[in-house]
Amino acid sequence: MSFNIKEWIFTTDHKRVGVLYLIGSIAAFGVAGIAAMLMRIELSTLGPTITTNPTQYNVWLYAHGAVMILGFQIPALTGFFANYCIPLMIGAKDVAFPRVNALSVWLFYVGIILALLTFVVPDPPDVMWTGYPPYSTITTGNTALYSFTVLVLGFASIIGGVNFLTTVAYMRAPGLKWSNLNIFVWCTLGAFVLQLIFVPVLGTAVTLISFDKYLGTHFFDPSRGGDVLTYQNLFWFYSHPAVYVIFLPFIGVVYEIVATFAKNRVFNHKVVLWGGIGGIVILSGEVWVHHLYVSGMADWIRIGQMVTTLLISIPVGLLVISLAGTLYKGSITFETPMLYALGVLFLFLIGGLTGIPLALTSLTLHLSDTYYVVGHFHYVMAVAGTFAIFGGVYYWFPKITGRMYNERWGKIGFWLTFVGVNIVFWIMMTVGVKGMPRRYYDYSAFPQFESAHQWMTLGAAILGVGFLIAVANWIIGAMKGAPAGDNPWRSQSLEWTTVSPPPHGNWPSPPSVDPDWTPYSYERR
Ligand code: HEM
Ligand SMILES: [Cu+2]
Repeated sequence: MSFNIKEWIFTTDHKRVGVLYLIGSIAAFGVAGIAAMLMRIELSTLGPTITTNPTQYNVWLYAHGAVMILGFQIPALTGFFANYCIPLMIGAKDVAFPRVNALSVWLFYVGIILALLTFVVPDPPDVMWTGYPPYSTITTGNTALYSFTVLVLGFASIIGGVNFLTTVAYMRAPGLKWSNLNIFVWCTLGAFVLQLIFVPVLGTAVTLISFDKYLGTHFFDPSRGGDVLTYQNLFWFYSHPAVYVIFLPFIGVVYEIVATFAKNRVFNHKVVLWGGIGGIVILSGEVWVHHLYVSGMADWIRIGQMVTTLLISIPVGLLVISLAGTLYKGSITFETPMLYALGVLFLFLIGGLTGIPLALTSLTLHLSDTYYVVGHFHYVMAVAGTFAIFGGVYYWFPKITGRMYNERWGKIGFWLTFVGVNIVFWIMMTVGVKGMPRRYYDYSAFPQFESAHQWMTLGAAILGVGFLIAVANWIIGAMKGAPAGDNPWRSQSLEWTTVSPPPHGNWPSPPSVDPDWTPYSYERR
């Protein structure tokens, strides 16, 4: 692979755009990870440890949460995987609008640079990732930078969404029916539909806090007839669906890995498409109030949203059952990507089950704003999603680079992270149940939790080493791994039918498929 930096920056090839997304999002993951480590070090002793300034902790918390979600997970899933895989999976030469695609990745980099400014401006944003007023409108931190970063990243994602919906609608290989598309393609389309509907609402919310702070409006100022709850509603009206923007593509990645490494058809394929993915898209906009249970509201709203929140476990359950059914009687092998995929199932199961108490209005009163919540959402989304991303990068690594990573180091990295995350986040949930509040940088009021915090800091160090090993494995593998061949996993899916790495245009002549072909046509057993 010859390397010409100008060709990369000005590329319109969906695969290179994808790789640019990957590099940017892994860099963002590094920055947000460093912020997490700083928080963990700060929390390793009761009182102030490495800073005596509470605002400093808030800046780390902001840099961690906002960057992990908006700079790492969403761009890795809907930027990298979608770009790299969708055209190849549907047998297309490229996306429908390659230049719009290039624009979206440029905007993404602008967003990353804006987020990095957090570390150099004199008044960094300290508004967590949620930006709640009234704090965000009175802090001396730079709320405008927060608003602007969110708007730029949101816009990048929206134009990506339009592009991919058009691509899948019009550029499928001859003979490829909608119902035979890869599950990953379906999941990602679902995620983009959600982005298109809900990002504008988030954009509105973050724009209005800056209006309040800098232009003297009073949307969220109760003393002038405004209402802070309006912000919380707008924010979560986007940010709950956002967890499905993360969940759908990551479970899609897991499907591709599990089907390939179990060499099995996808169990209940049609139900997955309509009941699972469709069900999630339809229900996801009706549950946001579970983030505001303790904010004060009429009972009928609270109870109604408790019911919809519990209902959403049905489509999610259908997806999980189908994965279990795909494993059943498969001829399973345990290479690194599969370990990560199975890791996702385990983490997601714990995360999902620990979500039920949070959905129940009675129990959540006790758990709200404690470390239980932080432990729960790291299991279900943060860590499960990250494992899917790492597994997916390993899985498509031979396709992207034409080379093989080191299997032994792959496994070592996986086990270190797997052990580390369980230490950190399991303990987090237990101290949460016992009353440790979240977002504290000094917990002198709770000396009983000090040793638990020290264990968590140790766990974070272990998982950090595991992730570093994975990233090092990719870099070394990309430079001098052994040649991988075109289809090392013997997958049936279309992306593996071209050479590795695929040339510009993907195939010498575009493929066509027969109407009964599916990406999972493994022999029945
Ligand atoms: C992998 C190692 C990680 C560690 C050790 C870690 C640790 C932490 C810690 C200590 C907090 C602060 C808790 C508090 O003071 O309330 C936190 C909050 C948070 N983390 Fe992580 N985290 C990790 C990964 C992730 C990932 C991958 C995501 C991606 C979505 C993520 C998303 C968040 C969010 C959204 C918050 C809440 C921020 C806020 O309160 O505004 N974390 N994490
Ligand atoms: Cu939610």
